[in-house]
Amino acid sequence: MVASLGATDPALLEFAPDANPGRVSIVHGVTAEVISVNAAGQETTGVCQYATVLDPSPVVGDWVSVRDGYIVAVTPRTTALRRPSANQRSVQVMAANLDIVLVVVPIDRELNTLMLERLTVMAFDSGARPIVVLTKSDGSEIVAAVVAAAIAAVPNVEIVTTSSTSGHGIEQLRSLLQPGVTAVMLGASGAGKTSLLNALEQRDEVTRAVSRSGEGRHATTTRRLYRLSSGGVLLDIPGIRLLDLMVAQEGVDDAFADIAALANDCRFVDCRHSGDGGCAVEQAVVDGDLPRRRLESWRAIQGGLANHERLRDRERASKRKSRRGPTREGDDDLDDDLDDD
Ligand SMILES: Nc1nc2c(ncn2[C@@H]2O[C@H](COP(=O)(O)OP(=O)(O)OP(=O)(O)O)[C@@H](O)[C@H]2O)c(=O)[nH]1
Ligand SMILES: [Mg+2]
Ligand SMILES: [Zn+2]
Repeated sequence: MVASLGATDPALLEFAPDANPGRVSIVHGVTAEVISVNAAGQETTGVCQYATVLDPSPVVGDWVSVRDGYIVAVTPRTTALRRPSANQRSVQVMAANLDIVLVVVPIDRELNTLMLERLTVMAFDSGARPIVVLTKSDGSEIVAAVVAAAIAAVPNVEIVTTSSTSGHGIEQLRSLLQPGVTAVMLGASGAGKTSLLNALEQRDEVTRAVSRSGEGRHATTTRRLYRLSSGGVLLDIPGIRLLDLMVAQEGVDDAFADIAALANDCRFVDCRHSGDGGCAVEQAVVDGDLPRRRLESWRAIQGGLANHERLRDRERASKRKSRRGPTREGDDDLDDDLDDD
């Protein structure tokens, strides 16, 4: 049964005839490790080649049809976590078919609000439900202040605080990762993602100390799917950088629901809240009803959004040009993740 692989509603998933349903646990270039289920309901894990050019190209979390050890089809995705590829010329899917995106941000000397907001927008953009996980709560005297800052930054998102060393919050996290739930951990390198996995499962996956600058080297280098004893599925992926943020308008509106609501009263429907006449958002800042920093964050993210629109236009254009050729959005896994400084 594909339910054991994290299918929320197996009846809704489509698989090719005369093929076994499976789920991608790791992608290695042009092969993928797949956990598949045969007609007798037995699970097998194996490395599969692609029978043909697959569109979309498989990523971790994809549902696939396996025939004679080859992937013959990829099931249409319900949700997808996306970012621009390293060359900025296309959109790359990092993980597919997620129910929850855990936005993992460490409790440092202070909250990295910009990071939290941008990751949350990216999480909303995936179509899955974001949940903020504030890690490393042990030994910090500023937990309450950081939680308050996080609530102010992403007011409509559930927040969990955890410590992988003391175990605080791990049970709460586990209760979110029940059968039928697939979650991915999204956060900077060194945020403590793999440590959460280890704490949840008493595993011993590689973690690494963070440098003084906070820009830790990647400890995790591959996107990988884990099945949890709580019944859920958890995807651990390498840390992403602020630079990688990409968003869609719906994601912004969800993360900035306060600004979206105020914008209904702007004189112009396409108001940029930046010197346009009759702007209700700027008025709210003047009146002290909206923190100025909120509007500044929104503007910063709009800048990224414009960039994203250019990307999509370029992607569409290049797709038209290469109708005959394959699209390879998911197969540059490692190089792309490890282009860190
Ligand atoms: N004190 C404390 N340290 C933690 C906690 N969680 C993680 N760390 C430390 O933070 C560092 C980074 O942790 P990782 O789990 O490797 O971080 P990551 O997000 O998986 O990093 P990448 O794989 O590079 O993306 C390690 O030195 C961990 O020991 C925690 O709850 N408390
Ligand atoms: Mg890691
Ligand atoms: Zn406005």
